[in-house]
Amino acid sequence: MGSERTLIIVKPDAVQRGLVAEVLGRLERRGLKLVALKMIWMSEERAEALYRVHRGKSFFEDLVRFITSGPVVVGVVEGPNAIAVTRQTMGATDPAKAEAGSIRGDFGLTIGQNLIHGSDGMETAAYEIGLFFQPEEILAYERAIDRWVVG
Ligand code: 3AN
Repeated sequence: MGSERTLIIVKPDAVQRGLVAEVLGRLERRGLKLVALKMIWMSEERAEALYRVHRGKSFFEDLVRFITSGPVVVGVVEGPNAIAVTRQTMGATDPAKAEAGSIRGDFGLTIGQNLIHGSDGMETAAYEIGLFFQPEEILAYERAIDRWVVG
């Protein structure tokens, strides 16, 4: 079972609403391992790099304005199929279409304020992790509980 890493961002709406622990807790309870975590206020340059695939789209400027509108929590989580598992735990991009039980399905209403970002593939994850973390900020450690979570 290949272990993957993915970047997560607890977006400004979730920080303002006091949902940081709720969002991170859901990923932790799923069994994913936090291997890096910090709170930052993202620069416009970093936001544009994060959302480079959306450059030129109608919502690009709103996206950059929103993600830089307040502090966010960025982290790296690790585990088997971490990318897909994180995205499933997040729910669909549009909270109106996200399943109940997912983060967006339980706490979101609109696509513009959808609480959490998670990388959408292996290459994106490597790029996005590199945008926010130096290699030495990502911690390699064992959890005793992994025997009961990962097998
Ligand atoms: P996800 O965050 O689920 O990976 P992406 O990467 O397609 O979704 O989109 C990045 C962000 O851009 C989304 N979190 C959402 O806030 C915003 N976004 C995507 N599509 C639209 C849209 N059609 N209108 C407004 N905002 C959008």
